[in-house]
Amino acid sequence: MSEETLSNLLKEDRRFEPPAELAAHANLTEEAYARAAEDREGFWAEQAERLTWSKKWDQVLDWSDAPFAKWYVGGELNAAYNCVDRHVEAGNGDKVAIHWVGEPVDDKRSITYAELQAEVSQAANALTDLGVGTGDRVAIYMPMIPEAIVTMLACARIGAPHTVVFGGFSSDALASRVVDCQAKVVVTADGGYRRGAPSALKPAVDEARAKAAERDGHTVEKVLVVKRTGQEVDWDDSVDVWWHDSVARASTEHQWQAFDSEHPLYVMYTSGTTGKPKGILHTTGGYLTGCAYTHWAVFDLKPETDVYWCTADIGWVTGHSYIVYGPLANGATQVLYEGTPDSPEKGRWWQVIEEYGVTIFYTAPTAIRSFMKQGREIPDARDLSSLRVLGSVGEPINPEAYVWYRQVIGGDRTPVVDTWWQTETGAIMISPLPGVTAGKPGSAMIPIPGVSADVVTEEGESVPNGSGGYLVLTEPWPSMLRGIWGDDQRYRDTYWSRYAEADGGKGWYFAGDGAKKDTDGDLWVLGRVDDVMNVSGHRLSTTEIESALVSHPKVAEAAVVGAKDEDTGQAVCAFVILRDEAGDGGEDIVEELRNHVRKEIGAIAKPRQVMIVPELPKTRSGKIMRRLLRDVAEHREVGDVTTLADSTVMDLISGRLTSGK
Ligand code: 6R9
Repeated sequence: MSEETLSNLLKEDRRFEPPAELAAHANLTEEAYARAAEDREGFWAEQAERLTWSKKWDQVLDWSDAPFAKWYVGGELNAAYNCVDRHVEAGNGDKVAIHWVGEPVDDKRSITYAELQAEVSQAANALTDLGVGTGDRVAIYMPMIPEAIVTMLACARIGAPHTVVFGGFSSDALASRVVDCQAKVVVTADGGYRRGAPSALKPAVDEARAKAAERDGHTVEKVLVVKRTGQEVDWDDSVDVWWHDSVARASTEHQWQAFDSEHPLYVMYTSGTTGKPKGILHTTGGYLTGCAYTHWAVFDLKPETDVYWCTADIGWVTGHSYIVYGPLANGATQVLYEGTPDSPEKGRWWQVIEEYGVTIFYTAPTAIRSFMKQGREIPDARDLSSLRVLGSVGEPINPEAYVWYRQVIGGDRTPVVDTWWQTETGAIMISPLPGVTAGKPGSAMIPIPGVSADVVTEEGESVPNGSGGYLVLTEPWPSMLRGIWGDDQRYRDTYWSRYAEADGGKGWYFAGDGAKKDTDGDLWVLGRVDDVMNVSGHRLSTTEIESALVSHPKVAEAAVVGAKDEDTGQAVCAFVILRDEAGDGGEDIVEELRNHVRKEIGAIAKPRQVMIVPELPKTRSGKIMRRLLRDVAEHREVGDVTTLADSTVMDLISGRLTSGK
């Protein structure tokens, strides 16, 4: 973000007070901030009481081995029991847990908590029969169908950590994740519906399984397949098992077992600054506490009356915390939608809100911006008056989008909660509270009660109001990551080495985001300060895409930058030097390379632009100066080139681009 945009942003002076009615009955009130500040651990102990524990903890937090935290030490619980069975036991078995809406119109199904309990039990029995034991990893590669949630909960029920891989990822990405966490079983579907057509998943699993075996000698023992679209699939009887032959026939009775509070719940892979994705590890008691508390507090959830809808995919952390674990732990009723927002028509989401009377809606700025572009006539054609709280997540929300969201979707009534958090934080950290905060368009405001954050200089000094710096979390929190799967050192290096001396040597958590405090001390998260891009709210690493490009036989070198994009926030722009023997690469070289990245990583990583260049701008120490490439990609005057080893390189690049070669 340029300095100019930044200072414009900080001049934003519109304020939206909480609606009186909401404030009067808000779940969390102003006092919570003081209460949490006074006795942090006591506050978090109270939040853990939202869950049902089989054995109570002896100690709230053990931080003696920082940065490796233990929360609710000695406590035992089962996450699936907390998300499902206990609601049935409390007499809410007939309550709808999930209103599932398939992409094809009229393909829908509402599932009660009692039905969910039966299905999760069946899946737990079936997974056990397939040889999955406590501690074994299960990879999930599925469309947005109820079976995906059922599988996650079944894994939690038997203590088998899951790793959900986004269905849009390629077989290579799936294979590397399966290998990294040594998944024993993969659960998938023949396909899912996207943009009005069935899109296959099973072939990618077959390929990933073969790659894992050939390249890394890792055997996926079983593949459990849901029949969703009915499309043709290759079948290997020794490995593949149909869901309808196993899960659907299994007993609906399953005795859950309590696990230690620190038992691994799941691993979620996310992009870091190197080519290799990091497996972020979350454990049970603290994570579930964080999800349940924040989902209740930030969305002001009233489980008896609200209908909640989060549009994320379960392949991302938002789907884990705010579709599966938070809402279900709270016994909420929610909508789960399979497809794309514009299928079969542009107003599909608004039709769903109208049909189910959705009251709380949580989506991403990139989606809001695309709706803004389509015009307000589309949402205006629907009755959206049921909405009472709107949420945003994934990237900074620009004030225009915030105001449009509030006015057009929220009828100028609903607070907008701009929630900042990360895969690593597990749950929302910085956000307005809908019944307390006077919202400012574009600001995530202040840490929620129980969370401590600051904006600091390189040296670790807290910046004064009106200044910017790095965002840090200064105290541990229950839903924090417990590490990177199989790589403790990378965990320390990535998050804790930068401010290792802070807090008496316990360190602060470095989030990788830049932020600014405005003159009121409210926080504005500005985006990544490392080589991570944010495209449509999805994290992508520049290095990961660069390595995909150089794996192409015609490519000698590649540099990738995230350039500002009106629709997707940032877009992937690649600068590529071809190998001499590739000549000019041929007419279709640009398309060839874009598709190559798509094949290697997935469609979200496909560059918007590939520019073939003769040289890349490098410093004397050989570091690519991405800042200059960003200037080119964003059509700006190229900035200061004095630190380049060869300052004529930028002329070469710009010259080549304007001559269209
Ligand atoms: C939940 C999620 C995390 C990164 C994070 C930041 C960006 C997320 C934001 C936001 C500004 C917000 N981010 N929410 N930036 N305002 N409200 O998105 O997790 O995929 O791990 O991405 O996304 O840059 O560091 P994840």
